Amino acid sequence: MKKNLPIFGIKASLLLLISISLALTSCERVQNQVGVPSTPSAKQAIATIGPASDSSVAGMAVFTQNGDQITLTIEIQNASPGIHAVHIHEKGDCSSPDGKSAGGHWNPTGVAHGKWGEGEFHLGDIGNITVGEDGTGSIDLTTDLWEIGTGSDVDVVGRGIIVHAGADDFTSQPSGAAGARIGCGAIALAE
Ligand SMILES: [Cu+2]
Ligand SMILES: [Zn+2]
Repeated sequence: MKKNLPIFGIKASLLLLISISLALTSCERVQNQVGVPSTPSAKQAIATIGPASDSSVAGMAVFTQNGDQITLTIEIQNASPGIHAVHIHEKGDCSSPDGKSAGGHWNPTGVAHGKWGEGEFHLGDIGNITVGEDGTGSIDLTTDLWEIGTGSDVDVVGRGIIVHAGADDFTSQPSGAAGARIGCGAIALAE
C-alpha cells in the first residue's frame, strides 16, 4: 500500500493539472465568445531616440496610422536651443557613436533632397525642429506617402530617425547640410 501512495500522489497531481488547464481553456473560450466586435487597433510604429556624437539628446518618434494617413509626432529633449534637422534615414541602425550607421536619407522614390511637400523631396525629409531654451522641441507631420508594417518600399519600419546638430537648408545635396548626427532611433512596429 505504502509503495503505491507516491504514484497515486503523482497521478492525483497530474489530474489536478489537467483539470486546471481544462478550466482555464474553457474560461478563454467563454471570453472569446463574448461578442465584442474586434476593432483592429490603429497601427503604430515607434522610435526611441537616444544620443549620438556625444550629445545628450533623447526623444521619441511615434507613427500612427488612421486609414491611409499616417501621423508622425517627434518630441526631443536635451538639445541645444535653435533649429535641428530631423530625417528618416535608410537603416534603423544606431550602433555607431556618430549615427552614421543609419545610412543616408531614406529615399525609396529616388529623387532629390528637398523640403517636404514642395517639388522633389526624399520620403525621409521630415524638416526642422525648433528647440527652445528648455532644450525641447517637437514636430508633427501627416501624410499618405508612408506605410507601417507592410514590408513595402515605403514602409517606415526598420528605418532610422536622425536628429542633426544644424538646420536643413532644403537645397544642399544629398542631405541639406544639416551637420553632425546628434540623435538616433530605430523605427520598430509597436505591439
Ligand atoms: Cu538626416
Ligand atoms: Zn533628404
